[in-house]
Amino acid sequence: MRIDIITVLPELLKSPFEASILKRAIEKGLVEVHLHNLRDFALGNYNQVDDYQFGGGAGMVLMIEPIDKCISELMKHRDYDEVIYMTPDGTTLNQGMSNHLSLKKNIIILCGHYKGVDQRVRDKFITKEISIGDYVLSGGELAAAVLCDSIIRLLPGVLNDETSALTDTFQDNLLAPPVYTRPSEYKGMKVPEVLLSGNFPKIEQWREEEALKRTEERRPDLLK
Ligand code: 6GU
Repeated sequence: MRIDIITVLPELLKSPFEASILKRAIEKGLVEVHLHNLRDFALGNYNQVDDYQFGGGAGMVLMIEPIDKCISELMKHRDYDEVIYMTPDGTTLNQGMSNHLSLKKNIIILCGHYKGVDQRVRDKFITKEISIGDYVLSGGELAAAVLCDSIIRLLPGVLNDETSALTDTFQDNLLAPPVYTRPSEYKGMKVPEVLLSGNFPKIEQWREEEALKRTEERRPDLLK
């Protein structure tokens, strides 16, 4: 998979890909992530990428021309399955969307900033608009990092047995059950007996029950 991210703040998106699972996925060649500084496609001597909005009002808007130049350049070299715009008024991200996107070959992610982008960018280029929740971030960069993490960890070969995505919360519309590690007793607090029993069918049954209980208590909406 190849992910091209267009942003006015590439610095903000470097470190998420330089540690742990995402770093290893890139090193293994399972994913390529390319950051593109919108300013490299800017206009005039001032390297302008944003401007005041027509009709008046506070806040700058990312201009269509630098974005058009950047996307058109990328599209010269390969076909893209999706051009995603990160925006708080997009569809809220969920596990199903990440599963779906993890099957794509090439995607572009455009990070919004300030008051957003010229509507004509959205009309002409964008195939999906994604939000990561009902709160406002200063820009789409951190949201893009969240989206990339949720996609890349699903790519075959990225996770090993210990970190398998199959038992994740949300993977079957259930929250994950509680987990414990050594010691089996700490300051009087005991690990549930069944987990120490070695009876694996029973352990599996306990985990299913706990997952269901936790989901009923915390996220009954997932069970509907
Ligand atoms: Cl994708 N962008 C911004 N700026 N804020 C957000 C968001 C995205 N998702 C939730 N809040």
